[in-house]
Amino acid sequence: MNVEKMYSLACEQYAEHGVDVELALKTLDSTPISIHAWQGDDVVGFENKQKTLTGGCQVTGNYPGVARTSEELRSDLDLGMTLIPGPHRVCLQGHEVDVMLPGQDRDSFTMENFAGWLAWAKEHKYGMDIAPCFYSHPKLDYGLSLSHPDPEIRKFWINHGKAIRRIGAQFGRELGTPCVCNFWMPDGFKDTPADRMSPRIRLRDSLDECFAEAFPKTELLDAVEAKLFGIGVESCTIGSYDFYATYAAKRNLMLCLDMGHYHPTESIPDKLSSIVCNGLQILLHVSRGVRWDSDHVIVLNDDLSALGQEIAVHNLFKDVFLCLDYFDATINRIAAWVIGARNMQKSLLCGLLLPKTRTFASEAAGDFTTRLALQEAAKTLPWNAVWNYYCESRSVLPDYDILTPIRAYEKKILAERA
Ligand code: RNT
Ligand code: ZN
Repeated sequence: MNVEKMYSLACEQYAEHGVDVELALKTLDSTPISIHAWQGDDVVGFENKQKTLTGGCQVTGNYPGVARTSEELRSDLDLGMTLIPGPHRVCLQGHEVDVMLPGQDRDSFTMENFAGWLAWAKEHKYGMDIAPCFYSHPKLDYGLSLSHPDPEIRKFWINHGKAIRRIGAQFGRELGTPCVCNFWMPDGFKDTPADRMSPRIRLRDSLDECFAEAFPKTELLDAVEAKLFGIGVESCTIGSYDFYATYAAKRNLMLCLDMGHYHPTESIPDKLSSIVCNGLQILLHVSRGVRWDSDHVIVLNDDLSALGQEIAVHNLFKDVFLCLDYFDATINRIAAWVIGARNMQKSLLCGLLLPKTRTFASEAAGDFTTRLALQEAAKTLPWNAVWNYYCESRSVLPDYDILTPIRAYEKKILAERA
């Protein structure tokens, strides 16, 4: 296959539609996808304490080679990164520590607990993002953390939130790229609550305490993540979409939209313009729900294509931050990162290559017949030739070859972890 030849033919075809392919590739080169470290350790973290995942999320499978230490996780990520073009970021959960100090708990974490991550990120020039971990801990008492009625329990979680924000700001400061810090907690009720108001007021006030310390936006960008429901939290989620949409708007925080957290017929792409036009920025947790918030590896389906299209067509690259959020332990975990991240990039690329001028014009003129014809015609344009060229020119293997180094690593490294 002559990658260059096919690329230049594709460029000719796109030029006929007024699309600048090189510009699209430049945009991809400056659009980081934050790779979610937790796919590599099945979301259990490295505290050497509770190893079961609680809070309504579930990881299925026992594929060999799960990372047991932060060093192993970094080594796995390093391989993954060689197969993902574009700038690299990594997002951590607050329990994916390097070290625990004697007698220490999450409420007193400092950068000392994450020093290995910082040194690694500096060495490889990765950006870092982080999220406090309000689950998989005995203090998630009957399903409540920041909204718990006991002020002592709330205090513990507030201090965890504050600690992780401080660590995040230090990542941002030392790495020279702002750290996105995302707050999600599983608080909610399995069955119909008597009082939906009090826990929401407590959550609001706890969050206010967490966010009280101000950091420059060059260091830390705060986001809050809503959810419709979780397993065991079917009847009421304290941090609902309405709770966080209004909270984020009032406090000028980023709103995190997880693609698995909505009713299956709701469109996340449709939410982007609705939120950005009112001045809020968005963190996307790019995921794939199958029937429920099942956190499947993202595939290049209509949902993902529509997402990339919305970001590209409206040039939302400054207002939308991308972080992957899925976890599948039935397949090779490195392959899961790589396949998902590349799909995210493909969806952005397709969006960037969309000939939009005539489609917009026909819509503005009320000519919906032309709009439909153009939308459908665009689907068969040769974006695949552009993608192959993008990988080759950035020294990243093409789609059909990604498993070769992953299988070699599996044989040599992952097999030893059994
Ligand atoms: C849970 C949220 C949250 C988690 C991570 C692991 O439903 O999506 O972002 O995926 O905390
Ligand atoms: Zn999420």
